[in-house]
Amino acid sequence: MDPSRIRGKIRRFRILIIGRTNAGKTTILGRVCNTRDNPEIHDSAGNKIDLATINASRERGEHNISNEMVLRSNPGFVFHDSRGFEAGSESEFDKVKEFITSRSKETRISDQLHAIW
Ligand SMILES: Nc1nc2c(ncn2[C@@H]2O[C@H](COP(=O)(O)OP(=O)(O)OP(=O)(O)O)[C@@H](O)[C@H]2O)c(=O)[nH]1
Ligand SMILES: [Mg+2]
Repeated sequence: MDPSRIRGKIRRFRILIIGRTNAGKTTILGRVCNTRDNPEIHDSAGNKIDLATINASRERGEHNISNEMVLRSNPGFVFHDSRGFEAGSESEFDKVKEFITSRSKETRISDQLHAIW
């Protein structure tokens, strides 16, 4: 298929970011999009979410992996920011695995994950 048709079909390139706790995942999302703009975040039901929940911090980030983060500077991308993996804790890892599995079963290509970073 022609790449421009694929782009039209997926609308937004969907990226999941995973890694260790405090690795800088949330920080890098902001930097890579070269923005100080506040992202727009929606939960899986499409409701807008309070921005205070996504800021980078030394505390463990409180993120819901199913939230969709879109930056005005890069509207062609949608990010899913996960809570970091912590040594000795399996629950976060299991949540991420579950999310990846369920997205891989989505029938619409726009709902599937297109990259994991
Ligand atoms: N020195 C330094 N500090 C950084 C860098 N990137 C992020 N930080 C700091 O590290 C802390 C954690 O950054 P976050 O972006 O919240 O890390 P995270 O991976 O999203 O963390 P969790 O969501 O808790 O897993 C913050 O205090 C950031 O300001 C970096 O490149 N260098
Ligand atoms: Mg974070």
